[in-house]
Amino acid sequence: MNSYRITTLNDFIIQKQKDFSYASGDLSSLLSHIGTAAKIVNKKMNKAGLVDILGKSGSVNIQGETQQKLDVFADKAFTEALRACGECCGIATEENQNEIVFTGRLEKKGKYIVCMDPLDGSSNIDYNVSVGSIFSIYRRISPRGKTAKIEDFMQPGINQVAAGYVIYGSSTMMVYSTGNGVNGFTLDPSIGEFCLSHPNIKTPVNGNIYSINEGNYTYFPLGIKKFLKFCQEKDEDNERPYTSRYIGSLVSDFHRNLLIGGIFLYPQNERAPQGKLRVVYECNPMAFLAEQAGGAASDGFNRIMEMELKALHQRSPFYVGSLNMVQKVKEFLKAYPD
Ligand code: AHM
Ligand code: MG
Repeated sequence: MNSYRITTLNDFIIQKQKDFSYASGDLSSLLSHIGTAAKIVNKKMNKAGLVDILGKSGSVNIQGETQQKLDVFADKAFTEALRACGECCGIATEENQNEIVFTGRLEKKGKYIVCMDPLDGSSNIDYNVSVGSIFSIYRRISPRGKTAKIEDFMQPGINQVAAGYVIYGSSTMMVYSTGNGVNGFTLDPSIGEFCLSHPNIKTPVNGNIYSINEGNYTYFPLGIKKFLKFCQEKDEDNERPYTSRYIGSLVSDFHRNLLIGGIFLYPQNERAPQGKLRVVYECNPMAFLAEQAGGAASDGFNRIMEMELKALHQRSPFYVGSLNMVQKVKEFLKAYPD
């Protein structure tokens, strides 16, 4: 590859700006700020083991500074980057009970709101397992110049104008969509830039990976138990049994399945009767990306992105990935009602 012909995230964002009919550069600037915050979080993440900040919120480091858990750090890094960019009038995150509305004169003029899980898979952080940040961008409903309202954050997923994630893995990547396909960028640490590495990602219509926490098997709906048996049985075409892969970090499980085909399942269970994953900042952005890549996302019966929201931290059963695999899960849930 000609190393002089890289496309950085910022180059790409500017090139694609013309794709938006109402392009004024505001969304481009917002995405660029998310990319910058992701680099700050990535840097902290890389050093986490060295400076012993894993999971020790409130403790004091060697310089006498109060240390933050990485998820608190990530929350602050993204919130402050979005506050500073001036295009965003508020943010809702997994770390905060209520939405945060920005009250500065410039910020109140921002067209967009952002919903985020700043550090998803946080139970894995202490063990050096890949984690991620998830984001979802909406155009505000409330008038510009006023402070944002809760309705701005409670829009159905189909209203998303962009969504994406950052995966802090063996390399760090940012994957996002503005509704014209999905593109992935890998962070080149030597130049500190996200570089286009996975243009126009399409997910296979059929996959052979299923990702689920089978430890909860006993609590699963009957349709899911039957689907799991289907995945594990041999078929005449030698397509099954499928392979089971589960990291326990949504971004990582989703990313792998997006690239090679598969399904991620998080059903409701007795311990989590509404499912575990949150619609606003986990399910909706992943659903947007899956659909943009040719896949699907469902709560088992209906499209995730059409779900009506009643609460900011609302949970839902979540089935996302290859189109035909999600369809199969829906068929099993319909055929075997509890
Ligand atoms: P978190 O937002 O508290 O980190 O929880 C979400 C995570 C997802 O990344 C992952 O898919 C899921 O929880 C794993 O849950 P479990 O440990 O029950 O399998
Ligand atoms: Mg999460």
